[in-house]
Amino acid sequence: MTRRNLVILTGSGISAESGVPTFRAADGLWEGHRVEDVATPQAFARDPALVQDFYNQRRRHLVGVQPNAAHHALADLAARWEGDFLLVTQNVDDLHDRAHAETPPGRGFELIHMHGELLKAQCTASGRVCDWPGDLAADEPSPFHPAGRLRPHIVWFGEMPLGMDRIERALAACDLFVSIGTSGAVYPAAGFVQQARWAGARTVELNLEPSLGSRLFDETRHGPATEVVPVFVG
Ligand code: BV8
Repeated sequence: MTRRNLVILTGSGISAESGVPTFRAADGLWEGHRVEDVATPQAFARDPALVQDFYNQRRRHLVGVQPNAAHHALADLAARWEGDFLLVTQNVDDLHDRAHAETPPGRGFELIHMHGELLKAQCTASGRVCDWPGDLAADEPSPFHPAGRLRPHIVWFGEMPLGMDRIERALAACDLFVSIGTSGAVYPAAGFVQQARWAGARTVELNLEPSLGSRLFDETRHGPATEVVPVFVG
């Protein structure tokens, strides 16, 4: 590929073949819980034990899974990409981070977890973030502030996603936008393809099946990420 500014957006579909459940599939995460019950600030205020346990369970599951060929293909691409490379993930797992760590050092690898990270916790009083100290209790005390507690470092519905300034700048300057493994159901991520089109970028969707935004892409390739991503990356 020639020198171009690349923005890649991933969703839970890229981690599905690693054994991480997606959100809206029949057996997805939300099936076990209503979103309102576990992924909103109101839910945390109402029932912190339920919310902490929902995330404690997902963290424990993460220990047993590995990055797959799609994660590694993106890490390899970043190592040899000539232009700007920004990987934005909606996923809160650390599979992109681990794939990058397993890749020989190369050029820049910029990764933004726009919906937070399972393996981090956040102080409710100061907002400071730390590595996950182990399962969080309902009233887990914060090490940063006497009046604070530790909550998951997760962007819940109704909260501002992380890294938006950087993401918006990258979309305004990108030549190629690739969306992988996302249903296009959640904003603002679902609006990124339109922003890339306004910047004149070529837009590609790699997904198991058509997403809600498929019609906005110049090219769509359907199939499992571990097959379509390595082929696309080349
Ligand atoms: C905000 C953390 C403003 C939790 C998550 C505009 C219009 C309508 C609504 C809104 C709007 N703007 C804002 C909203 C409200 C809301 C929203 O979008 N609601 C939707 C449901 C209608 N958005 C928000 O609240 C966002 N905040 O806008 O704040 C603001 C402004 C100022 C000040 C303060 C606030 C915050 C959204 C973040 C919510 N948190 N995650 C957690 O993880 O526990 S979202 C959650 O959904 C995950 O992060 C997930 O990644 C994300 C998207 O889901 P997908 O990843 O796409 O997963 P899904 O199952 O849906 O799809 C999987 C896809 O993969 C499928 O297409 C499938 O076919 C495919 N697939 C499956 N297997 C494979 C595969 N593909 C390839 N290979 C395979 N093997």
